[in-house]
Amino acid sequence: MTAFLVVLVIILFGITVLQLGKILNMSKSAEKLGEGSEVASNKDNNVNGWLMLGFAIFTYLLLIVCFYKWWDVLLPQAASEHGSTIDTLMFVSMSLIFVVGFFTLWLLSYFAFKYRGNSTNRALFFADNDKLEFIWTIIPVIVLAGLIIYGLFTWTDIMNVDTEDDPMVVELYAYQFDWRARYSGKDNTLGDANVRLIEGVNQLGVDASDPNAQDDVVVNELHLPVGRKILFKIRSQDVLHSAYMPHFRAQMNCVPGMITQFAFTPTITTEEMRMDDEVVAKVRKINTLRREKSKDLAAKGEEALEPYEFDYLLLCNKICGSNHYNMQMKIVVESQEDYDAWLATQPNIATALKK
Ligand SMILES: [Cu+2]
Repeated sequence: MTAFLVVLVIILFGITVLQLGKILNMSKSAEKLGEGSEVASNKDNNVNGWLMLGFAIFTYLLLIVCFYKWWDVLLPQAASEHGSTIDTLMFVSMSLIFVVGFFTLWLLSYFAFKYRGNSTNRALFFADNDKLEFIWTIIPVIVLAGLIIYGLFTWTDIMNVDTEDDPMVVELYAYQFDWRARYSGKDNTLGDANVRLIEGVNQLGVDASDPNAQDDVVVNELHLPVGRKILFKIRSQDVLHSAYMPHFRAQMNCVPGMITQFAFTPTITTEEMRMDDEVVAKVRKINTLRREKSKDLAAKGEEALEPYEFDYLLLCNKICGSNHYNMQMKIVVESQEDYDAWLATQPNIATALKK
């Protein structure tokens, strides 16, 4: 790969030098323009005109292929209360970009083709047109302002945490290359933590002398009760990470030295999501691919792949190092009873640190 890149750079550098030489030559013989081979002939103009048209058609075909082949890799329905507002915002923005892009591509290419150079035609000298400029300035201004205001309202709506909702406080702790979650216990208050206190089993540097810390529970699998608002307090041990929970349409940077936050209410349990038609189709597709891959592996005498089962995930969405791709934690959304039962089996910090 490296050798290929080196060769590519050398070739590109060679082309650059050649092109520079050409430009230099052209500037020298400027007075001879009109008779030299540097002036585009009708044939050159035709070729370039058709190429412009061809480019537009190629792009449209590519678009159709992409939509047809990969439409089903999009995320399934949002599993959080605010999720649908993000989806609507995304849909409105993308549709607008799509429509504008679709028509401007055609206009650009078609006009470049229609008015391609022709030695018998003279270009019309057209200085300016105030009315036209006003129209193509004011329309984007109104549309963009509308989009931005709409986006801002959606953003504040999602980011303003109403404490009257009594959210459950959970810490997400990122480090190279894994996650830990810390429940705040009965008092719903996380104990203080400091990177200097990290030692042995105290992976998160929790201050064991803080009364609030005693009932905190540190886990490596995140369980959430459905329908309860969760307020995530997010920390990072080392570098910038990003807590990304795509199914809940949630993402927030994890910044060393500060606590960031994001709140959402999960609305669909893991079990319910596994029965969602779209998710069922996705899982089936993934397992078909895995079965085919397993055949190849078996032929090589290697172990076959396990069938995939849908789970919510917390992923890292910042390229934070060599194992970034594998930095994930399973999220289980379940009923309040199941959640309570699970939490009861987890040791709190006071017990865990005594060991
Ligand atoms: Cu990371």
